[in-house]
Amino acid sequence: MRFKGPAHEPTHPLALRAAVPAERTVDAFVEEFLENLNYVQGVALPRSTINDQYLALAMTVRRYLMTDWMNTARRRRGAPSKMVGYLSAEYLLGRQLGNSLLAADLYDIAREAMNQCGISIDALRAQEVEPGLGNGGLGRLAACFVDSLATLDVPSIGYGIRYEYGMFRQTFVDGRQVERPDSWLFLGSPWEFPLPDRAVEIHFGGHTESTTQDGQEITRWLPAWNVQAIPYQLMVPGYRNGVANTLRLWSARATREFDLHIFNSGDYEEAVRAQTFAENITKVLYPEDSTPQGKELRLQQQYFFVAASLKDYIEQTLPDDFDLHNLPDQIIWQLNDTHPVIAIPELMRLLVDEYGLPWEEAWDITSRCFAYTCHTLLPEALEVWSVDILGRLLPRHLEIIYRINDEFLESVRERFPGDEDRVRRMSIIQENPRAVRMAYLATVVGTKVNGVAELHSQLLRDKVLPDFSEMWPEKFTNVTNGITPRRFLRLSNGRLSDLITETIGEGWETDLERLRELEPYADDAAFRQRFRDVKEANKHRLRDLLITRDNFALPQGQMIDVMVKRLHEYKRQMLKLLHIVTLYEGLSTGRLTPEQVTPRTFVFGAKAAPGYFMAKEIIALINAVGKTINADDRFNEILTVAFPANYNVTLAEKLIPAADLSEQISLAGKEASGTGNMKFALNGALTIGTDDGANVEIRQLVGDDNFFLFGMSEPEVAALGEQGYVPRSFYEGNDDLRRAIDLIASGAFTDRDGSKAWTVVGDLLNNDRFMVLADYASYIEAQGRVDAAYADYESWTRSAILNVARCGFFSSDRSMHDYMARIWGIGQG
Ligand code: 26W
Repeated sequence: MRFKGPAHEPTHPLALRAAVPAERTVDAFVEEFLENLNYVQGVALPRSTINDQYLALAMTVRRYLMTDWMNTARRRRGAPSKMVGYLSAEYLLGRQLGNSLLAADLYDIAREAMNQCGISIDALRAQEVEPGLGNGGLGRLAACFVDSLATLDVPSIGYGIRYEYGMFRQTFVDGRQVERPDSWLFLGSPWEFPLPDRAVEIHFGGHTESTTQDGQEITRWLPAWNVQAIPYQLMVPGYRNGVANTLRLWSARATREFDLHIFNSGDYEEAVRAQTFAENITKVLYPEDSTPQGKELRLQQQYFFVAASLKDYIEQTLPDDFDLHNLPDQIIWQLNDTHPVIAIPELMRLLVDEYGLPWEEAWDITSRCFAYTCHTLLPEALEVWSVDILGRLLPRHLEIIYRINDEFLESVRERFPGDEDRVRRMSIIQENPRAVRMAYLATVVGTKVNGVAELHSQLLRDKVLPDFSEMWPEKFTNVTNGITPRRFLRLSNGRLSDLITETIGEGWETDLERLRELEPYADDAAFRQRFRDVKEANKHRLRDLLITRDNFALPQGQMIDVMVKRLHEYKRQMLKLLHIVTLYEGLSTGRLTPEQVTPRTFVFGAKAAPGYFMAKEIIALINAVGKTINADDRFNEILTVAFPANYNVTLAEKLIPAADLSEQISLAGKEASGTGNMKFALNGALTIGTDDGANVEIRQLVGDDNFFLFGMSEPEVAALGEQGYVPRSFYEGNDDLRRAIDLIASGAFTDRDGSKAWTVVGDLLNNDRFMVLADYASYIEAQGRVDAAYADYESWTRSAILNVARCGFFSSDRSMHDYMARIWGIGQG
């Protein structure tokens, strides 16, 4: 029951005070800024540090956005309509200041206001530490999606975890990755609003007790311990539409303060144990992005945030007298991969145990409240939770999952009588080891299951969940990923944005298909020159950054060939490295003359999961090859390798606009979609890629002539796998490949000690699970086409312009429209 007092009367004369927008003038902005600096930060301008100034500016922008936030909430309360609850364990938000200034259309006012205070707004933007609350693709996609939901004014709320330490900071020591904690909160985080008085209690462990009351079986969960979930709210501003949605991130805190008695008995450590134990739950993000470790703390994190979110929504957002039978008309919960799937048995528990609904009614509600997005194709990335861990941590939920599975398998037996093998295959509970298959649970209960690119969604139907798509073909759909053009074009590539606006006018930021109007300009030599000038200027900006950030001098006049993404063998950074070594070997032996090689700078950006041994070996080898080549002044004009450490959203915003070539070279059938591929194409880089993930749709839209396709298709990969793949035969069958591998194996890049490279080389020759050697020849041939195309700079620029013009489809706004139409059943405003 929410507290009500005279202050809460909507008619109270001061109720609408906050709805009064702040004055949008430089003077008013300066005034507001100094208010925050002097009275919130508590320092006078002359004595203020850059961090003081940054925090004060952030609070000033917050002030302007607050009006939108409150108006949006009031408008939504006034006209309740079906909303989206986006449940994601990760949000890779990136820096907030620039994006908020852009969304509120305050950039020019703020820049002038800061100038008047003798402050550079760019210096303040550089002060912000990005909230790295995600690993990679999945987390960044969630951030793009909430940006689009606000820009499309879709009633929605994002729920997640406020990790105290986000994605680790990567440094290189002798070329090897070293992880450091990401203390992103240390200098303050002005974009979040803590709401300790809206804390909810979350329970764990213990056991269940069942009794029968008037013939009805009643089960009670008697948990052993609990923690507090504290919500921290962040505004998600729409793009210049007066809308701001909410992102609610949960932080764990001990229910009981430290124990004074134990403390007074002198056992200080024991006195605070409960506290540290509780706070551990949201202490740090798990840095794995493909191989779950199955750690209990990870399940604690998952249950903690979904239980807090469901409870918060039902108790705080729904009207007190709300009939829970209508829940599916009020909200659809989108499950961002399997990580939040424990929300399903949690809703069943709330409805049956807490609200006393009969199982059947609870099932009817729950089975209309969720939808599941799968983001992977790697079997090892599909989470399974052992019944031991699940039974120990969440005994009631395991019971509920068992019952859901029993009833499900009954329906399978009815549908496929006598096919016990199918029953075993489809069971949510796998045997040996006994564990719960979270993807199966999500598929059985979810209203819809979608992949994130056409090819991916087809492979989900045909290879990952074939039995389920046979049973429920209508349940399976596709929504190809997208990216927000606000951050990844308007904000990070101002020069190109200005050229676009000058050419086709305003408005494309929220209607990206309008970029099509650029097509005719591909044939306009003057426009092409301007387009090239933009790319050159972006390269210059990158050069300045890498000097200060990484003390790395990026040479002029070389093609910028970029591969930035998590380090994973299926993404095949090793194929890129073999190309580089092939060129170096050829030049070193004179087999290739400098004239034959297009001068290139190869830029890598990649973090490896700390426990992923081979990925860390590959990073070390890339740095070793880079060091050798960069130190070889015979070819400095031709070959350069850059591997700036700590690739994150902020570095991506500077790298992507400067790129000429985008490397999307995963083994066909392994990359669910990719979103970096979309960002590069939208910023005028050409793609060299396989027919994998969303590359297929990028190629279809930009045209074969404007895309460098190579490699096996997914069916060819499957066929080669079937017939038995012998990587060594490709090594023996290709001289360039053999020479490149032999050069690495000789220790030429690792202090003449071949053993240092053997882990990687040995695996390539004996395993090569992702068929790097099989696709080598086709890749090198394609790189030859890249060289030829790059030599004809006018046609290269023409292709680059057509890539930009034809990538409107890859806006996350379009993805949201697809979710609304195909999955959420929400009108498209
Ligand atoms: C350790 C458990 C785990 C497993 C999978 C953590 C995180 C994951 C993510 C699903 C991995 C991920 O980020 N997948 C990427 O999702 C992007 C957004 O849909 C896709 O574009 C990428 O292709 C996919 O690899």
